[in-house]
Amino acid sequence: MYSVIIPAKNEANNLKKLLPELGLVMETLGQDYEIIVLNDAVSSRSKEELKKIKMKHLKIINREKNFGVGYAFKEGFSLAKGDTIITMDADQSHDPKEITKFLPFLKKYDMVCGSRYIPGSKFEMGLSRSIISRTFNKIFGILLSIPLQDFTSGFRVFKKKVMDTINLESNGFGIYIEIPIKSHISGFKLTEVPINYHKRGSGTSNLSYLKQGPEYGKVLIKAFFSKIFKNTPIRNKS
Ligand SMILES: Nc1nc2c(ncn2[C@@H]2O[C@H](COP(=O)(O)OP(=O)(O)OP(=O)(O)O)[C@@H](O)[C@H]2O)c(=O)[nH]1
Ligand SMILES: [Mg+2]
Repeated sequence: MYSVIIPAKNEANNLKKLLPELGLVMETLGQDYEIIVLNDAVSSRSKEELKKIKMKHLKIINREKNFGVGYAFKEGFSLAKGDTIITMDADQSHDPKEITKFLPFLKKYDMVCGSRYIPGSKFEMGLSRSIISRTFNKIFGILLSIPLQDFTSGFRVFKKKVMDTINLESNGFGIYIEIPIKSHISGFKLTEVPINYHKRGSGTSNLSYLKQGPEYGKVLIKAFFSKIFKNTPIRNKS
């Protein structure tokens, strides 16, 4: 069974378009599935709009409060019933049709990460954002000797056992890098597939390198030391 987990910060306009497209793709995969949207900071108007989406297997958790994207992911993972987890952003940056590209790799790997920075990928990002993002990603790979080019992409498919094993801490954007880093350190096999990354559909960006920089730094430093001092527990269970 597949569990699709989508964190969202008041993304009704994007979800209205994304969810029906995603539903069509999930129907073709020949397995049970569920779609769980953790939609924070919702207005009452957007809550009403989302009620109009009538889809099988869809659960939208609307909250007026916002506990952060990392918190939303963790809640999604704890609710997931599937043995395969799919994560994607709500803002139409990720094309649901690309999910089928990821799945064959689960025969050999535990986690398949959508990457904007390997041959065959495409991305619509401004030059300065692209330079900053690529630099961050290069640093993560070099410091931790992890052979990934894109640690900050939210488009991933992985086995549920990975989430049952690693202990995720970040409540904010740090979660994006914490997932592949801790999975790798815990001995799971990771690979990347190229994706076509689009600009967000509507709404404004939540991206703030001033906020995300320290969050990434915290995850990175902890992981760096846990790699050096191998006795630092990174797994919940073995
Ligand atoms: N629940 C929750 N979701 C969030 C929060 N911040 C961002 N998200 C969601 O996480 C995903 C990634 O956030 P984005 O705002 O798209 O960040 P980005 O892709 O780096 O930047 P842009 O696409 O330019 O906005 C989107 O689906 C957002 O709606 C948050 O504080 N709470
Ligand atoms: Mg986005």
